[in-house]
Amino acid sequence: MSEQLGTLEELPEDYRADMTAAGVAPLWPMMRNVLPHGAPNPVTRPGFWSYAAIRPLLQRAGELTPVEKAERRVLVLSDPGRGAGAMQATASIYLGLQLLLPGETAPAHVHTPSAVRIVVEGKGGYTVVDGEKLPMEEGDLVLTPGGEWHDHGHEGSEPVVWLDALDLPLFVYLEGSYATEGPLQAQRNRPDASQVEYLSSGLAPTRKHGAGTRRYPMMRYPWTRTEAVLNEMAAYTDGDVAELDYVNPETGADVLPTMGFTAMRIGAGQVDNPPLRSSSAAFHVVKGRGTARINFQTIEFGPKDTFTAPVFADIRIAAADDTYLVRVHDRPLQDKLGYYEERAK
Ligand code: GTQ
Repeated sequence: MSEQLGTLEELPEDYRADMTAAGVAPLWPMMRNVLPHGAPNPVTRPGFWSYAAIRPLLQRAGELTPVEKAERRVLVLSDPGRGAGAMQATASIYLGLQLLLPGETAPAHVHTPSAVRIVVEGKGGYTVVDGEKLPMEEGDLVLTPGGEWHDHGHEGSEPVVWLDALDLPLFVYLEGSYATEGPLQAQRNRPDASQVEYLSSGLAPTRKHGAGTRRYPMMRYPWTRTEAVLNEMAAYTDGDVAELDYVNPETGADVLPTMGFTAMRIGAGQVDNPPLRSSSAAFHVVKGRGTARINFQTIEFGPKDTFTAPVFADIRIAAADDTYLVRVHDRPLQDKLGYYEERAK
């Protein structure tokens, strides 16, 4: 197995010039860049974003830029491997912290990428997706799937902040990313599906013969229920990390085509030491504190912080307090492409 399959420099200069003129390039000098041996060679580096450091910057954005001017008032979490200004946190995952002030509305739009919100702080925020008003409480996970109209509003008295996770980098890469703007949506006068049809796991509204189900039947996953299940699981498992996948209640499939979400509870003193996964991931701390080691980087994390792990990262998370995380990952995409993989450490 050769690491070096010949260099460009060893080819005659006239041949190189003729190739360039003809619009071609030799594969072999570049072969190991695009097909490295055994495992990918990620550009992404582990990232850590302290909420305490970003919060004042968000507040300042609120003073500097009215939401009408920003459309979305967001500070993007830039992958250290790609450097300042990078519009992505891993190869496939975009993360941003969005601020909405009391009384503000962020205009309605629809776009090709899918988004998820994980609420970081504040009461009274909501997102309207396809006419359904979704209240946003701390830790709630709210979907805005690609192709669904959405606008955000705020009826409370304190700033509301949430973490946006989008599959935007994929759509940019595919040259398929765009948005369309429209007027604020009329809201249906009823609570969202998580409070009515899908109030209880294992129960779904009766399927009417011949009528299909909606592709995204439930768009809000209230944190209080997620935490209650994690706590019950922890009470009946012996020192294991409790994990729950967010799924479509009609199909059991991942909630979105490309991004997956897993709620985790690592008890005080416990360690999560998963196998190497081919997926990249972001970990958002809903509650708790501890130490994460991602490859050779050590991260001291607390509530509301976020950190990332590149593909095949060596991840070890030790919880000092009972710790609740939401892991955002691209396993659903990799499953569909048929290459998701786990390797023992
Ligand atoms: O709230 O619709 O962070 O369209 C980036 C793009 C949030 C949103 C982002 C968006 C949104």
